[in-house]
Amino acid sequence: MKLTTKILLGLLAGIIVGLLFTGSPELIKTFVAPIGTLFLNLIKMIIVPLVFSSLIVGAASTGDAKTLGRIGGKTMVYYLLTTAIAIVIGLFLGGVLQPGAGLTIPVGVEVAQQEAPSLVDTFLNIIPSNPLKGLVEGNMLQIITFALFLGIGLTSLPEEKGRPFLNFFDSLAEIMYKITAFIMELAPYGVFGLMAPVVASNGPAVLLPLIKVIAAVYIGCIVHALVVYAPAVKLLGKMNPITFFKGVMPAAVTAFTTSSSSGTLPITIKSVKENLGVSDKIASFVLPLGATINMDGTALYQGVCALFVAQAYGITLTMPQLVTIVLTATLGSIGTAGVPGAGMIMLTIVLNSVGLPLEGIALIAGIDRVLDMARTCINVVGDTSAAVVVAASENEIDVPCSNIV
Ligand code: DAS
Repeated sequence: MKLTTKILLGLLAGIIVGLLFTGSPELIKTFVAPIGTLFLNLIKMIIVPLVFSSLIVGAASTGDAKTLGRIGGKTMVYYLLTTAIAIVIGLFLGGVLQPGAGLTIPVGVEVAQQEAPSLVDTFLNIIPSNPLKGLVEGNMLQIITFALFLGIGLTSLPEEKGRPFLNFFDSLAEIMYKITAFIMELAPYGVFGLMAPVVASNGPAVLLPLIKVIAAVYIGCIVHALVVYAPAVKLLGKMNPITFFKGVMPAAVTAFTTSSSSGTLPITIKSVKENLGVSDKIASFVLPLGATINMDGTALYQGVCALFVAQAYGITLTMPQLVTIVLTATLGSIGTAGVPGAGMIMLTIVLNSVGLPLEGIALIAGIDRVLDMARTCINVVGDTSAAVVVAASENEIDVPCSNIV
């Protein structure tokens, strides 16, 4: 049985048990909630090593400062800009559609007491004065920043000196991905253990907002493609957007059905080269990099879900906290693996960064695969739009004249 099916069964079982015990939630809290807490603790256990190692490898894979040059620089600017726009669209839709409004799930005392730093402190706090303290305390923005510095700094070392360091973190990242896969296998039980207490304590009303979350993410992905990628390929890529979307359709559909950017990569490269005329040189640099570090759909999903969780728990986010979410999701997307479910792991980091309750993951975990399909599709379409834009700027694209706008 596919993991998605098992997770949905876990969700269903959690809802049913929750509804059966709506009258006596204490039994659920005593005997079922610990299962969910265990699942969450497993996710928390890998967050820091997963993000730290995958970001070092991700940053190092952009190549050293010299080889970055024009192509790498353009690619990175495009990726970071489109990802930041995606998270803002996600936050905007989360604010407009208010998927979590009306829910008042009680939060733990420790969450309610979290003090939100000022905007200036938020930016200053990004640079860790003591990186080890940031790692130990799980300060995600500081961990992300330190890892990025390490990764890019690593590429300035001579190959023989930097290779052992890179190999170590590459192996650590691989191990973390394996552990992530193992934890995802436990997701059905974790979702059950997290969902049942929520439904038992709050009643069936807690389920309706999930439909709004799915709507917000899908609408956001469509808006992002039309508002960002279409103008980019038209104005910067000198390509008819309809040609672009038709040309990348095989990759978009594969990404949607597999929920894996990495798994779609061979088809992504083939579509961009054969259907859009992008040169091999650009496609083989921009697309693998994008599958590793560019996740616009995931960033948008994190914006929607962060607001959903805040609304569900009745927490009002301040402007500094929203800025923190944009920074964490944008930089954190560099460390999101191109495999199914990776975005949900990274969502815990975004929630963590602004002190939102991780229990909110339970509300989303059951529908995460439905959300993953849309966000992975946009992740891949975003990568292909970058390939077209960068190729056009380098005159490395031979678009048949009928496609020129
Ligand atoms: N499924 C991931 C990908 O392949 C994205 C995610 O989980 O957010 O891009």
